[in-house]
Parts: sequence; structure tokens; C-alpha cells
Amino acid sequence: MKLQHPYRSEVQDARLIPLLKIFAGLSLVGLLACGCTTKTISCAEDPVPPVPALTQLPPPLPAPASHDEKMAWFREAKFGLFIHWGLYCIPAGDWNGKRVPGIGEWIMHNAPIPVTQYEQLPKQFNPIMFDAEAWVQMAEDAGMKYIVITSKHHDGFAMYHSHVSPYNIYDAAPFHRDPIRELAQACAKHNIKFGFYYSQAQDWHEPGGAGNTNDFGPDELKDSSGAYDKYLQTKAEPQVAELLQNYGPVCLIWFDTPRMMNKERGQRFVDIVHKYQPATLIDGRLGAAGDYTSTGDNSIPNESVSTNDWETPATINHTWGYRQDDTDWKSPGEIIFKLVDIVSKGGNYLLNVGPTSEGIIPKESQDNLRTVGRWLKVYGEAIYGAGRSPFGDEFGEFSTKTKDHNGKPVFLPRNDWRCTTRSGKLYFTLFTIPRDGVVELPDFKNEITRAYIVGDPDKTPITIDHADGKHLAHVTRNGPNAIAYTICLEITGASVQR
Ligand code: FHN
Repeated sequence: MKLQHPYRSEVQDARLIPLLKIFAGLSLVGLLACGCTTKTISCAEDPVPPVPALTQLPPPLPAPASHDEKMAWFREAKFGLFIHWGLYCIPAGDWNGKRVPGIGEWIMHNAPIPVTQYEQLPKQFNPIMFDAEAWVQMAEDAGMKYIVITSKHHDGFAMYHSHVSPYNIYDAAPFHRDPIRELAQACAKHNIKFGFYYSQAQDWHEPGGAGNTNDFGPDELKDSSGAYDKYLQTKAEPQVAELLQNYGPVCLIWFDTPRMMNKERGQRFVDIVHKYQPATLIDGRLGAAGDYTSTGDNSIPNESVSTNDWETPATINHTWGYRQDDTDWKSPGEIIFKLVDIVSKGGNYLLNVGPTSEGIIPKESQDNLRTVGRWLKVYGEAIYGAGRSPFGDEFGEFSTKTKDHNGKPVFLPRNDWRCTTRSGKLYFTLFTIPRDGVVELPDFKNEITRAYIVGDPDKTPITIDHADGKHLAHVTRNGPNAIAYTICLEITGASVQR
């Protein structure tokens, strides 16, 4: 096992190596003792990945000439990996032998755990199985084009080497590495865009941060006393500035839960982002205007959204941060449907994984994502950079009978197929094919010049009849992919005429 860290001073190394050896050794003993019974815990025979030597990061991107230029990569990318990784993966849903309900990263708030106890967790945080290269390779295999990782979540612990606060993984944990720096490097190597989640308002570790009313009293008092602004100006704003200065090109900053973020406070963050990296996108949860909107968690609009760029942040199980009891993984088929559905409505899909305290992305998440990636290798032309559906009836309709608990009509989705577009091309991804193999597609005036299954090297023609105001595609139920496959209709003209 290589313990020496290539980007620390020799003096620090000499002092810390014996300690690191003890911690790494203890972690291995712990792994052996646990018996490696669960699938997500690595076994001791898994080799400890080497610590990568650090190389120079590329410089930030120049200021874009227009909003369209700024958004171009996001509109092309469509599919990103969200990573919630922080101290909360150590308790992993349990505290003092009791299961704490709720999402894993909220355990400090939900248990509740006093700050004096929670801030002991870094001493146990030594994720020696962390392998930036393997994480980024997995995202690439999954067909994901950008990664957004929690640089600091609501618990206030920075997952990078912050010079603003010692409450960070490099200074406060035996790990004594900067995983965000290692990821930035791996992303640059793999040509994957890299961005940060940063909890700007909630910080349960700081007396002035929003959200920790158990330790620090009501938020309104922090607001009126000036403590909240002090927290913003001495921690959150300088941390965002250092993230933008030390980690190469930052594709976006994903702010969240804008409690007490008025226009002026939000603008201060906007100014910092624009000052250091004008090409960096700002999400929709800062509390000031961003570059695109974020839907609610796991929320996909019922219909197409054309007014702005948008993204659905979503879990692959039910939690964001790792919980050992949440093993209800979305299947590859569910993920593919959601991805195509979102793209056909004009959005991006930011799908989350929650690594363990050893630094491992749960195997089931990895397996399912890689299956999605294999699908995308064949049908990706219907996804990356693709346009919205020109139709809409395929999404479903509101029930005329059933109402929700607010008395509003329930939306009844239809999931048979989804349509995405490129100039002169319509892509129909088929999720349900009737027994007779005849799929009803909508009417349009353009002539169909060619129709074939995407990925078919011969582009063997598919018969499409046009009758009674419908197109009827004659396909086979046992197509080339058991989950779904995509057919391409090449048409006259750039876009559909109805
Ligand atoms: O409170 C957070 C939550 O922990 C998680 O980070 C999600 C991701 O969208 N955002 C907040 C809730 O919406």
C-alpha cells in the first residue's frame, strides 16, 4: 500500500506517515473484522487503490460570448452524475444503535446529533478505497457527461482541502487527501465536466449558518443579529471562491436550499462566480437568478418545458447520502425511461450515487449505471444534444375522474414511447410494443425518406404506413434490446410540420 502523499510538503509527510499507517491499518483490520457480509462493503482482498500523483489542471474556460454559448455543453450533455459524499456516510442511517428515518445526509439534523458529537466523525473518516479514476471511469461507462459532487453539504464539512475552515477532509480526517482535487484531475483526463454542490445557506456546524436550531437557536435571530451574514462572508463566500480558483474549470455550482437568501446575498455569490469563472453555470437554487432551473427532487414535469434550460436531480434509490438500509435501486430500465422522458421534455437528468465511508460507490448503482451506459452506446444519438418532442400527447393526460388530496386532477402518464429530435430526424424510443408489432405514431405532414432501427449498420428499412391520421410503424417485439430500442425516421425538412 502506498501511503505517501505526493502533494504535501516533506516535513508534513515525515510527521504524518506513521499516523496514516496506523489509521490505514486500523481500517483494514476493521474491514476484515466486519466479515465483508454486505455487497457494498469491499472485501479486504480488494487492493487499496494507489494515491494518484497530482498533475496540473487545465485553466478555467474563457468568458462565453452569449448565454447560448454558455449553455452549449449542458444542452449537449443531458446526463450527469450527482455524488453526495460526506461524513454522513459513516453513520449510514444509524445513530447510537438506532435507525434514524429520513435521507442519509440529514442524519445530523434528524437524529438529532449535537454538533460537538457530529464533529468527532472526521476522526474516523479514512476512505482508503476511494479511487477518483474508478469513479470517473464509471461515470464515463454510464454515458454521463458531467459530475457534480458535494463540496460541502448542510453538515458544513468540506470534502476538499479548504483554507477557509479546518473542518475539512484534508485537515480534520486521517485520510489527509483532497478527493475533490483527485476527481478534478480524473475528470480533466476523461473529458468529463466537473462541478460542485455547495450548501450556501444551511451550515449546521456554524453558529451563524441556517438550519441548526438545536445547537444555535432560531434562524430568524441569526438573520437579524448579523450572524448569518457573518457566516456567509467568512465561510460560504470564501469557500465558493476557493473552489473556483483551485480546481480547474468548474462547469457549474449547484447551490441548494436557499434559506434566508435575499436578492443581495444571492447576488454576492453570483458576483463571485462571475469574477473567477464566468463560464460556470449557476443552478436554480441559489436564491438569485441562475442559468437554468432545477426541478424538485425526483420530479419530472408532466409536459415539455421550452421556456428555459432545466434539470431533474434524482436519487438512484431513495437517499442521496449513503444509507446501509436503502437497497431499493432503480433498475436500468427505469433509469433509461426517465432519461429519455426527460430529454424528450427538454431537460437534463442528474442522477445521484451515495458512496460509502470507505470511498466505494455501491456495486448495484455501478452495475445499473453501466447497463444504462451500454444502452447509450447504441442509442445515444437520440439523447446527446437531442431536441424535445414536437408532439406531446404521448406524455399522458389529466384524469377526468381521479383527483389528488388537494382536489386536483391526477396526471395519468403514458409510457409507450418517447420522441426526441435532430434536424431532419425523429427518434422514437419504444418502451411498449403491442403484440402485433404495430406501433401507432402521430401524424405529421413531412415525408418520411427513411426509417430504421438506430444502431443497425445496414439501416434495414422499417415499414411505416400512413392512414387515418396516424403513422403505423411495423416493428418486432423482440427487438435488439430487451429494455427499449429506438427507431429513427428521417424526414423532409428540418422539423416536424403538423
Ligand atoms: O436538503 C437537500 C438534500 O439533502 C439533497 O442534497 C437534495 C438534492 O437535490 N437537495 C436538498 C433537498 O431538496
